[in-house]
Amino acid sequence: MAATALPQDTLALLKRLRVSDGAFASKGLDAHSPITGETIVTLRETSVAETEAAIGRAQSAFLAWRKVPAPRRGEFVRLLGEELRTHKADLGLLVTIEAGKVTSEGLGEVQEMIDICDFAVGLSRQLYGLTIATERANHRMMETWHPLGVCGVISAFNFPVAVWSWNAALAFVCGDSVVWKPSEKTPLTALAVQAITERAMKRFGPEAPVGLSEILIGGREIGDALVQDHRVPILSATGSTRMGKEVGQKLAARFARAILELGGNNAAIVAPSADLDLALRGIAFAAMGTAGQRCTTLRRLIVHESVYDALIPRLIKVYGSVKIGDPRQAGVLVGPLVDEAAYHGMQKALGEARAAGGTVHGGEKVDVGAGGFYVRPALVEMPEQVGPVERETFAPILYVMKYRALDQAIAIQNAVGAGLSSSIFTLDMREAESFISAEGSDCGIANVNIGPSGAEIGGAFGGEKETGGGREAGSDAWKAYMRRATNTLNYGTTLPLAQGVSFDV
Ligand code: UN1
Repeated sequence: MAATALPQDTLALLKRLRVSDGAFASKGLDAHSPITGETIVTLRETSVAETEAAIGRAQSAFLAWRKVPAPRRGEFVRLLGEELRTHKADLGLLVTIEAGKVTSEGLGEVQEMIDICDFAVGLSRQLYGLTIATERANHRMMETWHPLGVCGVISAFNFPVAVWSWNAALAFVCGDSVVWKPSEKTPLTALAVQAITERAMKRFGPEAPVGLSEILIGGREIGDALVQDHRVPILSATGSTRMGKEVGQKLAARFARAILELGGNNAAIVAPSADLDLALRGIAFAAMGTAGQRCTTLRRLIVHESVYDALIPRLIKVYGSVKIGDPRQAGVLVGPLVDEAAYHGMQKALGEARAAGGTVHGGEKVDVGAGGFYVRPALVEMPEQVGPVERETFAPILYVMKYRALDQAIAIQNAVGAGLSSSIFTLDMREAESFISAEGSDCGIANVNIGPSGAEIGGAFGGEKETGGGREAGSDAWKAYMRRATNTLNYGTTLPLAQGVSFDV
C-alpha cells in the first residue's frame, strides 16, 4: 500500500467492514491517519439532541434486555466474538491505520476483544451471588445480582476498540445496554465495531433490542451529555487524570458509578539478580511498544547500581537501532505518534529533563517519507526522580535512574501520583515477594519478570491513586455492571427480629 493511496484504501476497508455511507458527511469530524497525517474522510457528528435520543433508545433496550436470561445474553456475545474473529484482519488493519499501531499490535487489540468475549460468554453462566448464614431461625439470606442499566463508555485513541469491548462484553452479559463515545481521534474503528455489533444483533434476532449498542461520534459536548444524563447509572472513562477528575466529580454529584481508567507512570525495577537478557526484551517492548502510547507503557526504569553498566549501554543500542516507520511494514516496531501535539509534548518533556540534569539518548524526529510524526524513542538517564519524570507524557520516553537498596527503589516507584502498573526483574524470591506484598508496589498491577504492559483480559485491569481506582475486564470486574440485592426470606411462622430486638404489638 503506497502512502498516497491511504484514504482510498481505508474507504475500501470501511466498506468491507460494512460501515454505512450514512456515517460520512461534507462537514463534521475529520478522521485522520497518523501514518501520513492525512484526513481519510469527514464524519457526521452526533448532536446533543441525538445523544439524548440514543440514551433513550438504550434505556428502552435495557428494560427488554434485562429480561433475557443471562446465558442467552452470553449467546449474543458469543456471536459478537465470532464476528470479530471473521473480521479480525480488516479491523486490525483499521486500528493500524487510525491509531498507528504496528500490524501485530493492531491484530492483538482485536484478539483482546475476542478474548473478553470468550470470557464474558463463560461468565454469563456464572453471575453468582452468595447464600449467607442468618441468625434467625427459619430464615434464609442471599444475594442476587441484577442488571444495572445503561452503561456509558468513553474511550481513548490508544486502545480504540479493546477498551470498549472490556466494558461492553461484560455489560451485555450482565443485562446492560451500552452507549459509546469513542475518542475524536479514532472514530472509524468505533464505527466499524458498531457495524460488527449490529451484525451480531441481527444474527441473534429480535431478542436483541434496538438501542442495545449505541455510538456517539463527536467531541466533548456529547461526552458531557452522556456523563450528566441521569439515565446512565454507570460510566467507564479512559483518558487523562485531568479528564477523570472532571468526569468523576460529575458522576459522583449524581451518585452514578464511575470506572475511571486514567494516567499511568509505570516503573520497572531491575535488581542485581535480574536475568538481563530477559529484562532487556521486557523493557524494550514495554517502553517502546505502541510508540510509548499505552497507559501501561514503561516510563521509569529503576536500576540497581551494580547492573547499571551491564544493562544501560545495551539498552541504548537497542533504542538506536529499533525500526521506526510505517506501522503496516513488516519489521517496523515503532509507528507514529498520534499527532503533532503528542510530538510537541514529547519535546517539551525532553527539554525539561535536560534542564533537570538528564542525558537524553534519541528522541529526535525521524523522516520516514510519509508525513506524520515519527520519533526515535528516547532513553533519558536522570540523576534523580524530578520534573517530567513525575508525570505521564504520552510518548516513548524512558527515564532511567539508579538505586542501592530495594526499599529505596520501591519508595521511588511509589512516589508518583499515578498507580497503574509496575514490575520488578529479579531472580531473588524475597525481593519478588516483597515487591508484590502490601509493603511493595502500590499499583493495581504488579508484575515479576515481565514489563508493566501487555496485560491479559483474565485479570482485573486498572490502577490506584490518580489512575482512578476502576477495574475492568477479568476477575470479578463484572460486579460493577450489576446491582446487588440482599434478600432475607422467612419461611417460618414467627417473626424473630435481628439483634434480639423485641417489638410486640
Ligand atoms: C491502555 O493503555 O489503555 O496491558 C490499556 C496493556 C493492554 C491494555 C492497555 N492490555 O498494555
